[in-house]
Amino acid sequence: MASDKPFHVVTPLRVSPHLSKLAGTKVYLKLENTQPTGSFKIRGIGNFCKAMAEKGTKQFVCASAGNAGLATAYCAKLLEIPATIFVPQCTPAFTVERMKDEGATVCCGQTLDQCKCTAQEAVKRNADWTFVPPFGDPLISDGHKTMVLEMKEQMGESKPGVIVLSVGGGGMLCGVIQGLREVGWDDVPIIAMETWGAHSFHASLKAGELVTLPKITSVATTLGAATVAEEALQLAQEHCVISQVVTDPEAVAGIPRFLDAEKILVEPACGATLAAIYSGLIKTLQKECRLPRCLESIVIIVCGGNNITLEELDRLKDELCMNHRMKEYVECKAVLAKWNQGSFTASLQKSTGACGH
Ligand code: PLV
Repeated sequence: MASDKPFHVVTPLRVSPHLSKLAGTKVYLKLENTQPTGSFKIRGIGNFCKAMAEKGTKQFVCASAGNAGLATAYCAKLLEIPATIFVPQCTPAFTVERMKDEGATVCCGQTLDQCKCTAQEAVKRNADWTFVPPFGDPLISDGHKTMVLEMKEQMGESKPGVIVLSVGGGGMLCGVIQGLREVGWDDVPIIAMETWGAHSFHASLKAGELVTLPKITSVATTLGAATVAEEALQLAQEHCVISQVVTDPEAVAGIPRFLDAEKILVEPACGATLAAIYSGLIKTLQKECRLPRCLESIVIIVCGGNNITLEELDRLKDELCMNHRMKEYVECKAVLAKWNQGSFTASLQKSTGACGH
């Protein structure tokens, strides 16, 4: 049986002089890329797998675009329980290889949604198997929450002016909001970043109900949940959450800049978070009075990710710079400028006194 020790590690929180200069305020990086599986995912999934192991599960089954699957494979190996991971065809071969290296069986499907259906069907047929959800389970949020508990310890007397994170299915968002509540930082706003083509959270928030995207078209594949967790929408309506969508080129453009400055290579899901600073979004939000002009600090959750290599980065840059797609992105950016000026800041206005629209 597993020890009480969690599978995740306490990650560093450190100031980035490079991003602080660009943002004009102190920027902290919460370095989730330093987790044993390269992303924050192990926090929630580790917590979930441990609980299920205690209940006597005989097999873990997960559907994942990469990072949740790798975290499951890693935890399953430590728990000495077999794992099968269903991955969509967009998952790079090197990530699949890493899952296999952890001893998992990997099966390839078309989309993440199809993988999820197949995985859940397999679990239905076997009473002692467990489906590992990448998001949308209280045990997952509980694990992700530890990020904020650590921040509280690491920041001493000060508190974040704003936290920036990315949203796929919304598991990280739920965990962070719950963590903020637990440490008494209820009034800390969150900027929730997505890419166009994986913007199911933004679409849901705008509609006031869960929206399912017909297709995931973004290169930020690990943000590609067609529908977010219901709890994410609910918590975002209670907390001050500013939802922002960037284009794929914006999410990818920051990756080499971040690599040069911080010597850290992240995947587009994390590039979307970095775009809050590199694309000047935070400054725009401050100008529009949707964020306080004077922010004590910005905390960026460097969620990390495995779906990236230098070769993959070159391929992404080539793909996104192709002329016919550039036109599409320029049009997309014009639409997004309007979209991002949403009406999602009412709660922010209440809690920070910022004059949101
Ligand atoms: N990735 C999940 C779900 O994908 C997966 O299968 O790996 N940043 C990184 C590096 C991620 O891997 C993910 C989720 C997110 C951000 C978003 O986290 P979430 O799903 O909790 O909002 C669809």
